[in-house]
Amino acid sequence: MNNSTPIAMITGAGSGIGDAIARALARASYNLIITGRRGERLEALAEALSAEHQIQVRVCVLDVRNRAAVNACVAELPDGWRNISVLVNNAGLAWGLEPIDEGDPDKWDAMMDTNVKGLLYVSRAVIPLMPKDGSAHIINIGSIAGKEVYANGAVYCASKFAVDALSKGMRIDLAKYPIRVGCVHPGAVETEFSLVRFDGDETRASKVYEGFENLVAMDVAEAVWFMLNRPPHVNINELTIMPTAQPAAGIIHRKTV
Ligand code: NDP
Ligand code: 8X3
Repeated sequence: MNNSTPIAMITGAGSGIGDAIARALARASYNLIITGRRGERLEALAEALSAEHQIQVRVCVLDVRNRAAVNACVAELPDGWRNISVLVNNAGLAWGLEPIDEGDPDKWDAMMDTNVKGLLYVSRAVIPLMPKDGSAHIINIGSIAGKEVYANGAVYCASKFAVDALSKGMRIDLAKYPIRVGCVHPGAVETEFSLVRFDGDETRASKVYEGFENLVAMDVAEAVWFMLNRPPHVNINELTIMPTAQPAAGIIHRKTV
């Protein structure tokens, strides 16, 4: 492998925003480490991107909640894969949409463990491998839910407020190297997000995106690309990206037919 080719690691690359970021970075000839739980998705993406862009793609099948699995994935990276210049912490989910007094603690655990602790485990394992010459960059995928709270979303919102806080703290702690840290906060993006939130209920999930023009995953990937491609003295701390029809979290102007 060509040691001068930059390497990017993207968590949750098997669908949605992570998949779009992987495609955007593949187009720019990054070699990729893509992770997630669904190995078949990742293998298919790896095959497609390596054929299309003549890049190297390495798949790590893991659950970011499993700290030992995260550490093993990173520890087992062969020489030539250990110089990770870009880390995109994208893996995450919302599960359920209930008032706090009716919420399911198992769903709370899944959101907190994935969105907050998973991001921490991956970052802790990868940061020691990142170059300390000014070329390294971490992008965390937050959410408008990490900026504003909406009804029935308290725990998901809390997890994304934590991602916002962690991004700010990481930026302070890693400035000494320097490693740049940015956070993207999207509003409604049509991906598998709502399908996961509503336990695979396709009818309920598709209603989320009815009557307005939602964001698509590539809108977010392009923002990430913009952040990564500023000159070394410029760090975009955060970008909040909303559908025009969503002026705030939980408020969507839908066209009635
Ligand atoms: P998707 O459900 O399409 O993608 C989520 C990805 O995260 C999947 O590839 C999934 O892979 C991975 N993932 C989830 N849990 C785990 C886990 N425990 N371990 C490893 N990987 C995991 O949704 P999006 O693309 O929309 O979501 C990506 C990120 O964007 C999330 O952090 C989400 O909170 C955030 N976001 C989404 C918005 C939206 O409206 N869609 C808006 C704002 C932020 P697998 O299941 O194979 O493990
Ligand atoms: C996803 C955005 O507003 O659906 O993080 O919670 S929202």
